[in-house]
This record gives sequence, C-alpha cells and structure tokens, in this order.
Amino acid sequence: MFRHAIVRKPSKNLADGLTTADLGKPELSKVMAQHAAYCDALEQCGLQVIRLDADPDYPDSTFVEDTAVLTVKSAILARPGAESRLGEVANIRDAIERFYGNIHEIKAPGTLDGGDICEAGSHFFIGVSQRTNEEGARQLGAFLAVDGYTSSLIDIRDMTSILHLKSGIAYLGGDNLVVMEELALRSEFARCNLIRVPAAESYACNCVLVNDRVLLPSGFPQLQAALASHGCKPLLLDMSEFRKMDGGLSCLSLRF
Ligand code: CIR
Repeated sequence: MFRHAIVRKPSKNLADGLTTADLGKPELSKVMAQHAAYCDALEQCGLQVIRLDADPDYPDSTFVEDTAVLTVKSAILARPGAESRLGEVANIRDAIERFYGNIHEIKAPGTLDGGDICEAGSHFFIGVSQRTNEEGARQLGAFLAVDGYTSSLIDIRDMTSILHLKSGIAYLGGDNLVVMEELALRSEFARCNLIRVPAAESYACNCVLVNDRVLLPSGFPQLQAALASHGCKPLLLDMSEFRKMDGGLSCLSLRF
C-alpha cells in the first residue's frame, strides 16, 4: 500500500525542458489543469500528496520520479543522467528526509534516473539506458540487496522508442507486467504474466498501480479494456501536455 506521494508543481518554463517528442510546445493552462487532476487522482487513491513548489531553475523538475528510488525500507537519491537535471536531487532531499532516516545516494561516475527502476514485488528491474549507466545500476543493486531485494538489468540502450525502462513496462502486482511489444520477448520477463501493449498504444505502458486503482493515460482503449479484463480499475488521466516533454504518468510523482 502506498500512503504518500511527492509531486512538484510544473514550472512555467516546462517547455524549456528536455524532449525528443515532436508534438509541439505544452500549453501552460492545460499543463496546470492536468497536473491538478493528477494530484486529485492520487488523493482519490488514498494518498497524502506532498506538493513542492515549482522550480524554474529546473524546467524538468516536475518529473520528480527521476530524482529518487523509494522503497518500504529505504530511500536512494538518484543521479540523473542528463546534466541539466543533476541539481534536482539536492532540491528534493528535504522532502524525502521528512519520511526516511535511511538515505543512500548514487555517486559519480554512476548515473541513474528513477524512471528506469521498476519495482516488482521483492524484485527490481533496472533499466540501463541513455540516462542510467551500468555503474549507477550496480550501486542501486547493491543498496537493494542489503535490504533483501533482488534485481536484474534490462539493457535498453539500443532502443530509440523509449527514454526510460518504465516508458515501456509497468508492474501491476502478482506476476503481472504491462509490456510494450518491443520488449515482450525479453528473457528477463519470461516468468511474468505479460499484458502486451500494441505499438500504437505504447505510450500507455507507463501506467501506475496505486493501491486498488491503475492510473492510465486517456485515449488508449485497447489497454484500458485489457486492464479491465484483468480486474483492474483504471483511472483515466489526460497526459497530452506532459507527453510533449517525454513525460509519462509515473514520472510525475514519487510514491511510497
Ligand atoms: C526528461 O527528458 O528528462 C524529461 N523531459 C522527461 C522525464 C520523464 N521521466 C520519466 O519518464 N520518469
């Protein structure tokens, strides 16, 4: 069960952040409305939402998930692989320290974005990507092992279709894993019960199990139907403006 979520209000200069999407500039009024709806949804799932102020020094800072990995046992501060995002970590530390006494840090030359880390029960899939390097993955794996978790690496460095591992997979409890077609045959997922997402709906792979609901971007009817047939209760959210900045649902919060 999650009880809390940390979010950061989008900054007015969100459009100055990093993106590879060719979808135009985010519209500020829609950004704010979509973020407010996202926070409401987390509250509807029973979470206390800790809202941090916008930080114009870091246009990507609303994507808080990339700054840390939070488990039941400890917090690990990340070290984002994009230079322009490195300073976001110091600015989230206070909020995390309010809840965790035990805080580890990924250190140079390691890099790690929280978006590459998929918790699946007592196992963690760690994406090695353009943002998370092998050293960052190794450091995280060692911290997790001390707490009794296992982990495995999923190399996505050759993939241009996703930024982070969790752009392409989501854990839904039990053995259930939502997975994009391109990753469905990876041997690392052979033991999972896969909910395969057609290429046209790939963006929706980044859905999030929050207690008894699954946050799902709106506009992806096939995955919505597949989730419903698995007994999940999707809660739909318009993500159009964050998608323009390569952002998905999971990256807008740290849940714990
Ligand atoms: C970036 O490129 O870092 C941001 N514009 C988007 C980060 C999205 N984060 C995530 O999926 N965890």
